[in-house]
Amino acid sequence: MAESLDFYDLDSELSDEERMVRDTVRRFVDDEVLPIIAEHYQNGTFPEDLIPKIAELGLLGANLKGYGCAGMGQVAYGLICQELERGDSGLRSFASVQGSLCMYPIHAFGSEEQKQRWLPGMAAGEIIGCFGLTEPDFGSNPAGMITRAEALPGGGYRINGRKRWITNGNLAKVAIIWAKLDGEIHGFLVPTETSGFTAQKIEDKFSLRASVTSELILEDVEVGDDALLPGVKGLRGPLSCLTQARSGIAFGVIGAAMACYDCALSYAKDRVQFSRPIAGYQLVQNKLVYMLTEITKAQLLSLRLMRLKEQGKMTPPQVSLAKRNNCEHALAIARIARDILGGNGIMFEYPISRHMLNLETVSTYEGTHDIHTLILGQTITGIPAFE
Ligand code: TGC
Ligand code: FAD
Repeated sequence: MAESLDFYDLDSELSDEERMVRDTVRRFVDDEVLPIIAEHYQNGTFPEDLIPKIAELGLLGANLKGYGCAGMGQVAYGLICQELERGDSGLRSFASVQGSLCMYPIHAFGSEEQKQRWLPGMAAGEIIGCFGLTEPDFGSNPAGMITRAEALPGGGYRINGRKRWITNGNLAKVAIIWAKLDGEIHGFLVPTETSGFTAQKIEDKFSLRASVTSELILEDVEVGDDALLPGVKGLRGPLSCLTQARSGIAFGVIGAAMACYDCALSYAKDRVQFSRPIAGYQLVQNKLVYMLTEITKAQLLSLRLMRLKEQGKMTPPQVSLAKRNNCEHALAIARIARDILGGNGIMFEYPISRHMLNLETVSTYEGTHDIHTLILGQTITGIPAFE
């Protein structure tokens, strides 16, 4: 099994259960993801065959309790994200969307009937969900969304609108659609087989190629009263889901960074130029030390973030700081690793360019780097600078 960087002995801060979860997912990724993922990336396909195994390991909604979910702690959830993303960001995205963006809102804001109806099948990987917040004209500013729901006189709702960049869109049996009802944002559980609902796969991506990304079109989609998530209204609903997912992403990107570091270090030790292995040159060592330092800082930040979450003390700006920092440095690490491999760094044989291009998206979705800068700027100054 691949060993991973642990310069500050953070292993000793983990419980036996957390180590076991991490090692189990690590083995799964080594054995079943790494051998196939480059081909999926090349072909632009998501490895759907892995879904039953991912579910069997308890990785879907892993940190939720009851309804068939594994009920793990937040650190264990972070470690799952880390190990999945060591394989590919697309795999971690799949799990983030299913667990944090789809199962979490049903768990947190759904009725008992909705929880019973959807969650066990979602934990078992039989029902895949997607999360529709972003629209073609409203990305960073979801408050402006155009998608509308109207209450029907005989009961139920009619929904019209478009959602863009929706992970798992063409895999999903249920879409969580955020729409304005009487001017207020609400969440609706829309079965994707409903008449008027269409998902179109977005092709030709450079990034997250082993992940399904879709545009959702809703034309007079009619759903029952039981589609409305009753427990939340306003932007707080979707943003609460993003807080869950972003904390996992902060942990997840460390996995991609570790994969790049491991690959670059081993390559640098083997690759001889001029008179010795390139790892023996000061400039290359400087790059490796930057990687080591930033991975270690990201590990400390993420572990602390998830411990705060377990204690019920984590705040959204703390999540923003970790997501922003860890994505920024994971991307920088991937670019430097590509440089250390020289020409070989651009080849599919090595995972580096795949991670690098994935991380371009991860830095953008779930709040861009600069949106998190503005969230933190507002936190420390008290002055919002969004408009
Ligand atoms: P603002 O007035 O600040 O807040 C509105 C209400 O929301 C509450 N709130 C939060 N609640 C929970 N968690 C958070 N992080 C929250 N942030 C704010 C806030 O307290 C307020 O509540 P209430 O009850 O007082 O009404 O809202 P704003 O319109 O000014 O927007 C703020 C801004 C720009 C930060 C927000 O819109 C934002 O985060 N924009 C970024 C959009 C984004 O991240 N989109 C992600 C789409 S999903 C995705 O990318 C999935 S990729 C998944 C994958 O494949 O892994
Ligand atoms: P824009 O909001 O147009 O931003 C463009 C640039 O302008 C960015 O650099 C941004 O930082 C900057 N900017 C915007 N506002 C300001 C400001 N006030 N001040 C300074 N700079 C600003 N969404 C979902 O709802 N569900 C999903 O499952 C999902 N999955 C995704 C998967 C992929 C592969 C991708 C690429 C995206 C996904 N998204 C999803 C959408 C993602 O969350 C958005 O792309 C992201 O929020 C940014 O929105 P945008 O692309 O419209 O960019």
